[in-house]
Amino acid sequence: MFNLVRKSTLSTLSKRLPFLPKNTRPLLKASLAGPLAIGVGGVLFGLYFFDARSAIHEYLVCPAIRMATSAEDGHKLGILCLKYGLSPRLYRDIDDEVLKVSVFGKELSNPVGIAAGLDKDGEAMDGLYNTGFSYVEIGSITPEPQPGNPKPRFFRIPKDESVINRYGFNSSGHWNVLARLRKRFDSFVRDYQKTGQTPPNNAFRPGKLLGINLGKNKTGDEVEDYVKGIQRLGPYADVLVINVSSPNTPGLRDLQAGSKLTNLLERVVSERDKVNSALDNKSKAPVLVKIAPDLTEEEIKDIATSAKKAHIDGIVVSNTTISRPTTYVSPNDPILQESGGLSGRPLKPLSLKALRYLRKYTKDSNLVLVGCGGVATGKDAIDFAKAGATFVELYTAFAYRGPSLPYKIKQEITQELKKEGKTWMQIVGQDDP
Ligand SMILES: Cc1cc2nc3c(=O)[nH]c(=O)nc-3n(C[C@H](O)[C@H](O)[C@H](O)COP(=O)(O)O)c2cc1C
Ligand SMILES: *[C@@H]1O[C@H](CO)[C@@H](O)[C@H](O)[C@H]1NC(C)=O
Ligand SMILES: *[C@@H]1O[C@H](CO)[C@@H](O)[C@H](O)[C@H]1NC(C)=O
Ligand SMILES: *[C@@H]1O[C@H](CO)[C@@H](O)[C@H](O)[C@H]1NC(C)=O
Ligand SMILES: *[C@@H]1O[C@H](CO)[C@@H](O)[C@H](O)[C@H]1NC(C)=O
Ligand SMILES: CC(=O)N[C@H]1CO[C@H](CO)[C@@H](O)[C@@H]1O
Repeated sequence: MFNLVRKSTLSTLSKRLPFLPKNTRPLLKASLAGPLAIGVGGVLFGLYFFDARSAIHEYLVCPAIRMATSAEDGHKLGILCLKYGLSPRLYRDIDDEVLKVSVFGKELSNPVGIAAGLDKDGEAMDGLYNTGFSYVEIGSITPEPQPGNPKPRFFRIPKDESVINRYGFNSSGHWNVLARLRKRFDSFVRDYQKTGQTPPNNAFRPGKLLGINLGKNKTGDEVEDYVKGIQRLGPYADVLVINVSSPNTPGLRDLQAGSKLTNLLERVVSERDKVNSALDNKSKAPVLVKIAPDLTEEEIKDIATSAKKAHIDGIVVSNTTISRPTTYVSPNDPILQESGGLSGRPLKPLSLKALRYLRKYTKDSNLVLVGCGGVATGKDAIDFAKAGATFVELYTAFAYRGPSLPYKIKQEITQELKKEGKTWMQIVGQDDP
């Protein structure tokens, strides 16, 4: 078809230029054929390039970016593309009915989200939704701007599809992100007012939700920093996530133990109860905590107890690990000596194990569990669901495989669910004894 178009265009063109000597027509044909072919080819390539379904990103673009950039520059480049709409998107993205998730009294059209840390400053939310994620978690955002740790602080281990990071919560701070959120909010609300409809959520897209992950300043107060986050950013969030699992922020890990955590969570919930959504001036955002995978069963039990006592709404399992799992293809890679949190493929067994413990101690509650850690395929997502996760989030696999990944994972989940004759919601917690 491509050739037909090219030929007929050329012959029309040479017919329309009858004043040219006959013998120059083949010449014209020859000289136009190349550029035209390149032009049409370029358009088709462009369409393909900007379609998030295409494999080109996974097999060509992402490896090329990896070759050409340091890990952190690659991350920055990705954000820039997503921010300025230079990233591929899913056109006519309609999620299969079997993927629907009911959660927090709302609905997600699919169970695949992007985890915190990719879009720390809330610059690329819309680009991320466009690649097919139903849930985008921005942050972590600290009250005051802070630069994080000195560079280098982000390292790739490509053979394992894994990374190590010690960003140490670099953040542009609440006020910066708040300004961006308000601007986006106002512009979407104006659009909705024109149509006479009410916005369904803070993502401003049906079947999608916006999460905001709150951090604390390196020298900030453990409780007050989160409280400020809830007060300032809470009105613009569908979900609030308190990150209490950083191996890099001194003192944060202690928080996970015992009554200190209960006190923090109770305070967080009481502040949340005072903050109304900017969408309707009355609804409240559910609040989740995010935990490390490096916890003993005993510690996980304590967290479950605190979570239930304080009536938080859910738990994200998990953040990166400070351990160095021995599943490595390259156990002697010097990169493994770098300090920081490890994520990607080798993290999955640890996160899944932590999720199973947590499920054991929260089954008797309506705490929502969110699976995160090494999710790269539909099967991974399904493993987390069966272990009790209502939906999943991922980061590292997206960094390696690029914007075609959400579509691919959704396809894989849909196929598997249809094979099993179940919906996503029917498999959540299916492995429970
Ligand atoms: C570079 C990088 C930065 C991250 N920054 C944050 C962060 O700011 N806040 C947070 O809660 N989690 C952060 N995470 C953790 C991820 O949200 C996620 O929990 C973890 O990477 C495990 O998922 P994955 O294996 O799919 O990457 C970060 C992860 C990476 C790789
Ligand atoms: C934090 O680091 C990431 C990666 O370099 C970058 O995209 C982001 O803009 C940084 N944020 C701040 C506030 O420094
Ligand atoms: C999660 O891991 C990241 C990356 O190592 C780290 O910056 C952050 O502090 C961790 N947070 C938790 C809650 O462990
Ligand atoms: C939260 O987790 C992310 C990812 O591991 C990490 O970068 C960040 O430092 C963590 N923040 C806190 C407050 O734990
Ligand atoms: C919420 O309150 C603000 C300030 O009073 C007002 O401008 C806005 O229109 C209200 N929004 C809704 C949906 O009621
Ligand atoms: C309020 C607060 O603790 N702010 C601190 C946040 O982190 C930066 C950099 O570490 C400090 O300079 C601020 O004082």
